[in-house]
Amino acid sequence: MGLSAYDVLAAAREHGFELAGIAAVDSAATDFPRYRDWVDQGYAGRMGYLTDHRADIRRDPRQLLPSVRSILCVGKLYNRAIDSGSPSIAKYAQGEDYHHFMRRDLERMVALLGEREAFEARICVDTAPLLERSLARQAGLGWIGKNTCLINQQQGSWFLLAEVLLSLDLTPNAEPPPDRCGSCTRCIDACPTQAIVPDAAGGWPDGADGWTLDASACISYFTIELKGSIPEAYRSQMGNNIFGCDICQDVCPWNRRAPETAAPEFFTISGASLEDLLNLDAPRFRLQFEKTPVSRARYAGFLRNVLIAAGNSGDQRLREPVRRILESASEEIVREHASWALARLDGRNPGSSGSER
Ligand code: B12
Ligand code: SF4
Ligand code: SF4
Repeated sequence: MGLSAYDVLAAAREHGFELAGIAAVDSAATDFPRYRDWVDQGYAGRMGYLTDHRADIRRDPRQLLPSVRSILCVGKLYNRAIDSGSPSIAKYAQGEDYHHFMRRDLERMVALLGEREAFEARICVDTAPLLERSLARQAGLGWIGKNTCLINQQQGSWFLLAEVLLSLDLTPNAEPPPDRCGSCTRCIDACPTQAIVPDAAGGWPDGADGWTLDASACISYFTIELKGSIPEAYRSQMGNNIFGCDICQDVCPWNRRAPETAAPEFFTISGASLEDLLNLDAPRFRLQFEKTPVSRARYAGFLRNVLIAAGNSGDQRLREPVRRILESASEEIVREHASWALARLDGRNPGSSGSER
């Protein structure tokens, strides 16, 4: 007998994915207008991979696998009680790079299923132009919160997504879960840069307001994605976030009882003080963060983030290491952020170019 949705979902769970569901191929088009609208508003900032010539593929996954007939969406929990401490590195980034180990586990799953029935598959772990949250929503994994994260009623939002495009004809999930944010606005109120904004594309069928993320104002974008100088108007609001930002998930009531992962791939890499990190040279940065998502920022980008946190710390003991970086760094971007950090530690108004926004 051929493989059923039940077989595939069971295999996903056996391979360590706590959440799994099937989305219909045509459902990829459902939220595509929201995405287009979002790009048109300029919310993608300088993330060229969201706006380039491949942007429209998101509407039709057949362009990635012509034989695709259903989409397996999986979620991997990464919550655990870590002291993200000071300085703060986002939870998902504390461990091995998920792009690698989630792909490895999905490859094993596909190989095993392939012994029962021949089929074509394409694994995507944040690596293809797909609207992953939208597909996972259609597959029944959760609803899109006002913070724009996908939230599961039982598991909260601390999970990562991946998809397997399959040539198998599997019964898809019938109805996406309803919005459960209600009148809550905690994430909107807690966001230090007011990056969660009303969505011009509209709200929910039940009349609830729609919210979206102006990524060009988000700390996660600044510290992970942005390659150049971080806009001065936002630096003082970034606090101690040196890689990613979890604030809008930390405050979410649906994460209060979120279960913890036991997956060995997630481990704590924080614990280092700002002073330690200011003293980290490029070879030691590579050694320490090589296998983790933090390596994406590269040494100069990471140091830039650490310098902003140092400036925001008010800790006068950091003036010396910051001054040393200002005098010795070869990269202009590092010197510029060191200069900002010193001015802020001195109580001068760094970049007194006007308002905070
Ligand atoms: C670009 C990107 C970012 C950008 C922009 C984020 C954003 N909200 O758009 C930045 C760098 C800021 C970012 C930050 C983070 N990211 Co990110 N990111 C992505 C990426 C690569 C593309 C997202 C995208 O296309 N954005 C464009 C907008 C328009 O799309 P969207 O947010 O997915 O919204 C769509 C649907 O959700 C739906 N929709 C949205 N709102 C509504 C409302 C209603 C009423 C309805 C019906 C539908 C609907 O329509 C939209 C358009 O199709 C995805 C991976 C992927 N390929 O999808 C990961 C992804 C979204 N990120 C992820 C994570 C973990 C994070 C961070 C938590 C990391 C961190 N700790 O710093 C933060 C969270 C910040 C936040 N509040 O979103 C996870 C999210 C998992 C989850 N449970 O939701 C993903 C899926 C990566 C993964 N494979 O796991 N990210
Ligand atoms: S990740 Fe941080 S900066 Fe971005 S929307 Fe959430 S709280 Fe705001
Ligand atoms: S904090 Fe409140 S509004 Fe924001 S995502 Fe969670 S439940 Fe929704």
